[in-house]
Amino acid sequence: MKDKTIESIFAKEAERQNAGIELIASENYPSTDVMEASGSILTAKYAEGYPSRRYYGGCVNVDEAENLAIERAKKLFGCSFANVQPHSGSQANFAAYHAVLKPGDKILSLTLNDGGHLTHGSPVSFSSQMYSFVHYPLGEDGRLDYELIEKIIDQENPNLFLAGYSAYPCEIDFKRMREIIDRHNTHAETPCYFMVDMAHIAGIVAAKLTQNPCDYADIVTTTTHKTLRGPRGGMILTNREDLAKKINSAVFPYAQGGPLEHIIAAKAACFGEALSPSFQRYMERVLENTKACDAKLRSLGCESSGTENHLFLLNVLSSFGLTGKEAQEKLESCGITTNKNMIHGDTLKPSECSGLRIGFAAATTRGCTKEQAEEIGQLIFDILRGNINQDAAQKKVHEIVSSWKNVLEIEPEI
Ligand code: DSN
Repeated sequence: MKDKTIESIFAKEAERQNAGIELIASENYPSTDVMEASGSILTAKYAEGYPSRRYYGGCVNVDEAENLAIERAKKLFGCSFANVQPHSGSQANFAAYHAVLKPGDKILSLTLNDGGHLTHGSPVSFSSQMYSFVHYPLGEDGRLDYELIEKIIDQENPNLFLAGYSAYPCEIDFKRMREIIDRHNTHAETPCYFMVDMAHIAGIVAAKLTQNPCDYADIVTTTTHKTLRGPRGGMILTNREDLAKKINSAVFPYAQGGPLEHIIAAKAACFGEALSPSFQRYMERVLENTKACDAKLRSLGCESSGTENHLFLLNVLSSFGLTGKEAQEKLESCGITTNKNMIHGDTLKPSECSGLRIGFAAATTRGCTKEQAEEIGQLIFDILRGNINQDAAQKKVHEIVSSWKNVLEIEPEI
């Protein structure tokens, strides 16, 4: 690279990523194909509009890339429509709401402290300023309480029910949610839409290891860079032909201008990889590793949420007398990256938190085995309990990552 200042930032970040154990549940390492597409010449092309209906000439090749991404997305998630243009998950949600709601309409979403997302009604996000949010809490056991959800839907009469979460470690019964909404809609004055933001579990859905929300929801949004292991970006899916045009207009021209065609090509590469049998094996290993680490920590006496997907929440306050912030910093100083997270019933403020969110999508991409996931659980315990000093912990991290792939050489087949 000619610009040595920027190049040195890349080199330092590659070094940081290679040297550490990445356990942030929303992160992953894209393949070299996805990276090449993301950095490709398609970034030079303006293509406002949709394939064959652009506002610019010269779109023949980007049309091919976008059509490929759309077709692969439809096949991967078993749906009849895909809009692959949203620049991010937040923008996908922004457009999805607009496609089916009017400003001021009521959205019922999970209480944010229980694992919702900023765009699911946080006071600091556009969402709560444009729509009227009400929330459903998790049950006492930290799981979705479907009977309570049904009661709240009948009481609140929302225009849209939103499922899909950022920090929920259990399976979601989308089929049951559909039944609840269908029952409600038989007597509701205005019908309630069912929307799922599957950003966190998109890879698990693609691998067919959990219920597919596209089979049940009216509208599904996702990011492409979490468990799905693609480029940073968003997408909207539906099986409702009557919503297709509304979704397209809500993305462009309502929410966005020129689509990022290089990122759309990278999404096509990611979907191609996710359609291969090796992706299913990868995702099975993610779930196995997450379980193994969680089980190790619990066997050592820690309080954790347990896990049925790619993440779990460790109560570091009850387990180690540390806030989430302190635990995150202690682990980071030893080369393990996590993020502090509110846990169900948290009494601390969000900047401190009582929990850590731990996920294995990224580490598994690099080659983490089940035995290593257990070893990482033990190491997390030893660091947070103060059983091991920083130098010794860093050495252990180094031993583990030395057996893994370099993050710049990740291939779809692992
Ligand atoms: N910020 C993402 C996460 O970490 O879960 C959600 O968009």
